[in-house]
Amino acid sequence: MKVGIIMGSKSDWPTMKHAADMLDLLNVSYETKVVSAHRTPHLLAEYAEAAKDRGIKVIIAGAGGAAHLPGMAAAYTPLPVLGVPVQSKALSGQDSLLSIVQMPKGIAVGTLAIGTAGAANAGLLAAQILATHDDTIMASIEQFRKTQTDNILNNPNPEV
Ligand code: RP5
Repeated sequence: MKVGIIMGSKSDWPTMKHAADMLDLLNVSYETKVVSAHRTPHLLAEYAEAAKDRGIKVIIAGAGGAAHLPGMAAAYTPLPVLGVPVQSKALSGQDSLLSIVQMPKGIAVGTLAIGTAGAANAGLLAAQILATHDDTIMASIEQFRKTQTDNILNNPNPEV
């Protein structure tokens, strides 16, 4: 598996599924797992520390509320970590976004948009990172972008 998709709770899956769907579309292999920074802290450390030696190249981490999972995963691995702020009930994901984005200098998390667009783009960005060393994935991304553009150019009428 090239990409590890982790999330703080099963309740994050409807959002994080969009990252998995994007990777499916681009034919990039991935695994999914619930790993909570707060409820399973030892599992988080084990997962992130072992990821590189297991062949994972990029980690996508989604969490909501006090969203410490992406930052803590990044603290335990040299792999690139992409953070997805899950839309929370209380604060609509503003809390998740600010928890993920304000990393201290020296430990990086690439933070995406709140919610499903962020999750899909995390999948896309993970594939783009892998594509720098994989011509097959690069071809998939270029085809995806062409199809997306053609769909708009071929049907510009907003009423149909
Ligand atoms: C976070 O708390 C999870 O990432 C989730 O977004 C949020 C709520 O979790 P549940 O109470 O639904 O399990 O850790």
